[in-house]
Amino acid sequence: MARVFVYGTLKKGQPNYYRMIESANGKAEFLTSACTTQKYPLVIAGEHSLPFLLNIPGQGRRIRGEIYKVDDKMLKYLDDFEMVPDMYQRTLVKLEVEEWVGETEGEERLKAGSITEAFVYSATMYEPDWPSLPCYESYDAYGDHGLQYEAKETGLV
Ligand code: PCA
Repeated sequence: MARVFVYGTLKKGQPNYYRMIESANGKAEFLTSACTTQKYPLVIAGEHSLPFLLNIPGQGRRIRGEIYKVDDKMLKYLDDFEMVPDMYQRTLVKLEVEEWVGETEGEERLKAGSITEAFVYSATMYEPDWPSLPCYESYDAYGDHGLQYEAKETGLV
């Protein structure tokens, strides 16, 4: 089992969330909301307007997202979906837990305010102007930024 912090289209209510709950892809269990302990730029970029966390700690904002416990099958599925290592890279990030999930027991118990670690998909490479794009603290594909997530064009549907 591994933990993955999702901040983009894989979050609840976002266009690719259904991939997290599709049992054919493996298992994913929501643990908690969280935010990164460090600031990072979270930008919407590229011709398909995808969300990218840029691995530039100290710049941008603390990013809010969701931590999931995933099995090996789901981790492999997500790596393929995120096109690791060509488009995204999967690295560890430090997180502050935002809410405590009452039902989870034992070592999975995450208290609000506690610091934990999970994998995150950040941009493998980026264009020179991406770090100066508007930075978000919380991604919403349907937000008022007017940049439409284009799953069809990427063939990711
Ligand atoms: N999917 C991953 C990385 C960016 C994206 O859209 C996520 O939701 O965290």
